[in-house]
Amino acid sequence: MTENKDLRIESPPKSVAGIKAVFIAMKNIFQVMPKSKAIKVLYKLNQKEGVDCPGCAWPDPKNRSKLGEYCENGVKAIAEEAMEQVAGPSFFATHSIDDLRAKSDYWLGQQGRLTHPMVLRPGESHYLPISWNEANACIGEELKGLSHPNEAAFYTSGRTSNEAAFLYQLFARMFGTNNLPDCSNMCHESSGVALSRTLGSTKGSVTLEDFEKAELILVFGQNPATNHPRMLTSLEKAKKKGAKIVSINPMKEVGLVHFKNPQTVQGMLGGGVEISDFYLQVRINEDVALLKAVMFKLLKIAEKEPSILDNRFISEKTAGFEAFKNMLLSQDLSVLMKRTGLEEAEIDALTDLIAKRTKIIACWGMGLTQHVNGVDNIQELVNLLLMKGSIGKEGAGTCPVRGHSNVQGDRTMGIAERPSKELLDKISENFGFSPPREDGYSVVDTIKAMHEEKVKVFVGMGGNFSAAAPDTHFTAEALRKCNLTVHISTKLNRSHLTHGKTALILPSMGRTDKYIKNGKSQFVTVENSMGIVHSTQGIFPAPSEFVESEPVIVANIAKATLDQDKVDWDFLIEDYGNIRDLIEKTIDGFENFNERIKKPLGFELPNASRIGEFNTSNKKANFTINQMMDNPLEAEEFIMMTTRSHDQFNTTIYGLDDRYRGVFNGRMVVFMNGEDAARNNLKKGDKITLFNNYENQERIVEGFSVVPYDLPKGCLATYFPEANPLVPIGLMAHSSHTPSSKSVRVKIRLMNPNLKL
Ligand SMILES: Nc1nc2c(c(=O)[nH]1)N[C@H]1C(S)=C(S)[C@@H](COP(=O)(O)OP(=O)(O)OC[C@H]3O[C@@H](n4cnc5c(=O)[nH]c(N)nc54)[C@H](O)[C@@H]3O)O[C@H]1N2
Ligand SMILES: Nc1nc2c(c(=O)[nH]1)N[C@H]1C(S)=C(S)[C@@H](COP(=O)(O)OP(=O)(O)OC[C@H]3O[C@@H](n4cnc5c(=O)[nH]c(N)nc54)[C@H](O)[C@@H]3O)O[C@H]1N2
Ligand SMILES: [Mo]
Repeated sequence: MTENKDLRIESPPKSVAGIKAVFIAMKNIFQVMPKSKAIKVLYKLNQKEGVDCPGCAWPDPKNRSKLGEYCENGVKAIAEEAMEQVAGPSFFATHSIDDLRAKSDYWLGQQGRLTHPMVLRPGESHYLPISWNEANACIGEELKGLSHPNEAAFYTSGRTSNEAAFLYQLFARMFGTNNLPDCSNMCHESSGVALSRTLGSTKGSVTLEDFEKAELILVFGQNPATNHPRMLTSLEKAKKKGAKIVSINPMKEVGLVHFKNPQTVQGMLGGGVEISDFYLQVRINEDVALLKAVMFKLLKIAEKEPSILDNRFISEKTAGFEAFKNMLLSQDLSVLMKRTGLEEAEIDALTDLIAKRTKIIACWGMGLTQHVNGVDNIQELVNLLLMKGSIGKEGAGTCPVRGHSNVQGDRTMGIAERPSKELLDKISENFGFSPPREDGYSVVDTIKAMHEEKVKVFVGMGGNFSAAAPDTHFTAEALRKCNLTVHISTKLNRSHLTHGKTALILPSMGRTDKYIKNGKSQFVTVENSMGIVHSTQGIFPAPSEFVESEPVIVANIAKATLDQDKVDWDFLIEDYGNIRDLIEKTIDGFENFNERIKKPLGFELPNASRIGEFNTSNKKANFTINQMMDNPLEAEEFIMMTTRSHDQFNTTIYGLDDRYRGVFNGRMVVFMNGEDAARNNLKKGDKITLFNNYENQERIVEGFSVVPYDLPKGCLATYFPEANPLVPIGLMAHSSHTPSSKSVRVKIRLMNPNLKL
């Protein structure tokens, strides 16, 4: 798929961002659109009442930077979406499906915006244009022909607006299913499960302002320089106000070490700041052991100095402390410490920082959620915050750093395969039908159900299901068994080429596209990672007159599918304010939605854990006891994470470099501890094969070039989605069912040099 023809491996740089990031961002966007167009969109990007960046979900500050409120990767996201290049009917006439399958993900993305609805009929070699009416009728007929609504699954990726998401879940439930898998299932689901069990809310508790009041910020399993670059600005500000920052991450990520802020003149031209005071390179998936070791030590210190714990908070606001404490103190500290791979002095340094501070923010990303014990990771982190009373007060709390720009909003709107009773009751009351009550399928369940031919129609609202999901070949087989696969997309991707017997591509508008109805420019709304809802409005004409806005696409599919008419779909898409009125009636926290959304900064959703209230069944914050995984690596086995390069947004590949890790012109690489490489007689650039055997099923990917890197021994890192064929479908987090894509056991062997890739 992506060969390493001119791969270059260098030492990673000493610092990230700075003027170079600005230069690269501009080069990227000027290549794909006229300068005037680029400047117009950048001027509006993340500004009040402007275009919300379609990249990550990091919130915008109240005061926006005059130098631009965006980052290098936000500019790349805009360039990718608003590029001039189009992939219309003539493109599809030139390229057969087989042709396209042989291309890399990078190449597919470069072909431009989709412009027409396209269909691939059984046995055909090419996608052909189809009218919207015919496409909708085809979906309606196929759905109506199913023997049960649960034979369909409706996937969502987190770029979808609140308005579109609300209509989509309403349609799926009126049709009769809760099969609403979404990208969260592969992402922060473990956070949602852990937080709702322990604190009674699925969302994080901090606001951006808390960063300026924090005394200590822990950054677990995140690479913000690439994935949430503006978070570094918040960390820099916190640091200037005296906060200490500790990064806990197996890989030495340069961006967590040194940062030159491109949003300030000093940052662009000056020396920048050291971000992390400490950097603990814990072994992959030993965060539970590390947290247990730190908390063990805190309990021991507290025996002499009780005030290092917030005993009042513990007794008034929490439950389960004694059991938690007794269990923890019964563990063998030396075993815990050994598992982390860290020196005791490092663990002591972290313990000391925590002991002396009370305002602690815990941030985390995919490094904690995508493990078999992903839920336990977060529950242990909550235990730590509870011991310190670091929740429900200024400068302290939980900060799951969300991925897609509206992934949190989509869930708020009811995109959930396990919906709450309250949501279903409200839907029933407001819309006069009985929504299905049984749980639907998550992403992994959907793949398995397609395999067993229990799901026969797959609809994707955005995203790239076949490439993002684990176990690529298994997932592809599953999709191929479907009668119909439908993708509502902005750009061509692998999922259009890994299709059911009939396949439809429905071209959708993105964030930057202007949608005008009845002469009125419509805006939509999104919710960021900290629960602020605000508007976003496109500014460019869509790439063709056949490209539709997401709510319109959903409404038209609903009209073609549903017989009973409990909802006036045409009225809803006349003016998106009408959809917001329904959201207000159905979802808590949206009172006066259409009025409050006019505020330039948007509004904050209610958040109980932010104010120290816990909506758990016992109304307390709950300590939990979490077991550790106990299956040591076999001889010659490694534990591998799959991660993002600096030049990608999930499955969208912006380029072939990962400059903060010193990798250029190639993505088929495996990062490996230098001593491990030497012990295996491997040197920089050698090509190896990665393989594993999980539940008697062998999985192999050939052709990874070795990159010796600052990683703990026994740990490997590869890129997602190239390494996804190695992630077994059955390997997922308990309770959240998130694929364990950050801890995959693999073995390595030298690749057969005669093998042509
Ligand atoms: N430019 C850009 N922005 C993005 C995205 C993108 O692809 N590109 N994706 C978006 C999405 S959907 C998401 S979810 C986020 C993802 O943002 P991140 O959560 O930063 O995702 P990853 O790149 O997968 O990196 C996770 C980090 O976890 C570390 N890690 C791996 N295993 C472990 C472990 O066992 N313990 C600890 N402590 N750390 C570990 C890795 O070394 C890596 O630094 O970013 C969002 N923003
Ligand atoms: N091995 C491994 N696998 C992983 C991960 C990992 O770290 N390792 N990370 C997981 C995570 S955190 C996530 S969130 C998932 C991501 O999974 P997805 O959300 O399914 O994947 P994306 O790559 O974000 O989807 C990109 C596609 O979305 C479409 N698109 C973009 N913008 C819009 C829009 O505005 N509207 C519409 N309708 N379509 C649009 C484009 O066609 C584009 O090709 O992948 C997961 N998979
Ligand atoms: Mo994500």
